[in-house]
Amino acid sequence: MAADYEILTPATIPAYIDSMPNLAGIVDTSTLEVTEVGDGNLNLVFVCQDADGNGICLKQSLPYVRLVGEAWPLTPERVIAEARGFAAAAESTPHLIPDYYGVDEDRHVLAMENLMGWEIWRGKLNDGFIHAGVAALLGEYVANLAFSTSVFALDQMVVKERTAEAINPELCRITEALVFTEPYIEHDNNSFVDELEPEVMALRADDRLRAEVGMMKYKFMTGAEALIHADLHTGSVMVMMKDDGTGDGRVIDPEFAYYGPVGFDLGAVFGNYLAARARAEVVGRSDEFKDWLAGLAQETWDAFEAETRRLWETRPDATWTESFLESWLIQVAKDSIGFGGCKGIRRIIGLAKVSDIETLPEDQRAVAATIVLRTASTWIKERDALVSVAASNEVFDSVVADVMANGLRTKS
Ligand code: SR1
Ligand code: MG
Repeated sequence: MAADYEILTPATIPAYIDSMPNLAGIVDTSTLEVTEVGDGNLNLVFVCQDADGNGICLKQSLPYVRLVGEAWPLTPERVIAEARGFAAAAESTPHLIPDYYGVDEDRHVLAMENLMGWEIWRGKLNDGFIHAGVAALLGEYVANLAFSTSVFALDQMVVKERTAEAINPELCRITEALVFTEPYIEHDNNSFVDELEPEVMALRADDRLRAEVGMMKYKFMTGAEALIHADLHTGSVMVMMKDDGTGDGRVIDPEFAYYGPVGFDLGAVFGNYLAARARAEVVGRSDEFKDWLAGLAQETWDAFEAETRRLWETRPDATWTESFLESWLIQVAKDSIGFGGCKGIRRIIGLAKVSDIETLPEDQRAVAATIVLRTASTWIKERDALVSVAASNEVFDSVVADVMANGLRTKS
């Protein structure tokens, strides 16, 4: 579908910035260098830097899915959902997102700080870099976004208005199809290496798994707990190494934001840690790196829990008791493990794969993918019994031991 609005190019960006009063003075457009760097699935992303080193980043929604092309139209209004996600996080955790400069609703462009020198976390994980502390920042981000937009903090009338405003049906439909349905059926969007076929067939034949994935999809479609990021994978996080050797992180790309289950954000993070762990196993990273990776999910969860407990003290409504919190946290942990499994499986079988696995040589790819699929399947089916992130970590260890000892599933 052709755009009925101006699509920006590096050549037109200086004039565009000059035409936007809210962007005045951020950069000197007469010396601007502009590069289109979008490597995601949906949008154009322009990083711009002037001769003095001042920068700005512009993200423009195309009227279709970039990964597929014009054959898959997609509303460019998604930039409004992204703006909403940024605005909410700018209130709850301003230190964990880029500075947000506003949205141009006519040309579907979002403007934000250019994070010079920062890199996408997934790439750094792939290359074996340790950014200590970033996992905890993600727990802090999820807890604050969730609490501050939920009935735990806000009047119910406000929450209902915001839930309605934040409805994001086209983006949710992508997740509903790609995460919860297509991997489990024959579909043109799916692809995987031949060696994986017996594993995928076994997974599709597993009625129990299919039923539990259905439960997770139902929760995604109906569980309007809070405004969530809804695409919080390691490609939606930028990292930087601080002078003290620890990592800093910024969350980007909240265009899938809607009122959904809080465990979906944590699960997205866990599913992506799972892919990173599987890669680290097959490429033979150091014990130091693998041990650090193994602790990430717990670190994110612990920060989420601690931050939620801190925020709980500020709740205005006595309906929400201490005992309620204990039960709610257990439910969110189970949801996170289940959603983590769904997010792991979709990245192996469905559209929009991850470089953690895709950049591996074919034989290693099948092994890493099998580790992800088996771990994820157990997470989904056993999430009620596992309850804790620590227990879900143990599943990974036993799956790795089994795959290394017995190899891949063969055609029966
Ligand atoms: C068709 S869009 C594919 C994926 O890109 C985004 O990053 C989301 O993860 C979505 O599922
Ligand atoms: Mg994205």
